[in-house]
Amino acid sequence: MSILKEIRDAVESGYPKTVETLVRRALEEGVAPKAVLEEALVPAVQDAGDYYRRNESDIPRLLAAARCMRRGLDVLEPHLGGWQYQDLGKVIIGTVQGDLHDVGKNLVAVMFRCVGFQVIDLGVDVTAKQFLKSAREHPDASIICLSSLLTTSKAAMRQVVRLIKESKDLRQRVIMVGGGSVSREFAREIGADAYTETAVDAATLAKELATQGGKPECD
Ligand code: B12
Repeated sequence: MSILKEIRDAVESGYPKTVETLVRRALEEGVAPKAVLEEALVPAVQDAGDYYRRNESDIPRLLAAARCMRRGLDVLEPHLGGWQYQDLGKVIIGTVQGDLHDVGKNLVAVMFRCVGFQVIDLGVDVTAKQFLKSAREHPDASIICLSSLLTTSKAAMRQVVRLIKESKDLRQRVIMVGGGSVSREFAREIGADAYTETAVDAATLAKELATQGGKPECD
């Protein structure tokens, strides 16, 4: 079995220590960091998400796969400078106030890192004030991502979007929203600039925006 396949299997099975060991071994054997990322870690975590979506897996397994991905990335990150690792700029991400769910938000953050963004992760239960403060502290963060899983936290998401749009100095930032409680229709209604259903789509769209410029419309 190739080492990439071994890494992929270890992530899907949820063994962080094995992932760490295998990623180190792959690098020692001269496997390109980009291949470890794109042909093992990313597809493995995508598979884990798909299994979960199809009810073939459960939350602990999904969390374990996400932890494995993080562990693998920690080993890989110092080596990524060796290839054309893109620097696509900064994004701010957080789960809105009242909501403690972070699995999806963490996956989005990982995917953003994978495509070349630096991620400022504010964590969970993030107030509007904290989002605005962070946006001002990071004037180069072109995208602000809000996650919400609870119907009851949708009001908090609406408030963050409204406050950003009302702030002259912040309204140019792209606001991307997502999470189980959010639909495209809701995203449009509250004035968000972008919505995607999955973490992979979020990173793909953000990369397009960063490389092609312009501001999307949440259609
Ligand atoms: C795991 C879980 C928990 C865990 C959270 C652990 C953690 N660290 O996150 C625990 C046990 C703590 C929990 C607590 C609660 N939970 Co809960 N939880 C879930 C569960 C089972 C899975 C959520 C999850 O992780 N999904 C997997 C991830 C990968 O999916 P995701 O988050 O949707 O993210 C994907 C996309 O949405 C998208 N995405 C996510 N964020 C973003 C952001 C952007 C910008 C973009 C573009 C995309 C994006 O990308 C991700 C991957 O592709 C769901 C049910 C379900 N099937 O969704 C209920 C669920 C979300 N919980 C629910 C409830 C009610 C609660 C509690 C209130 C229960 C209680 N009575 O205490 C508390 C609330 C605590 C709080 N204040 O937040 C309800 C919400 C109902 C509603 N509509 O409001 C759900 C839907 C269960 C249900 N059917 O009733 N929960």
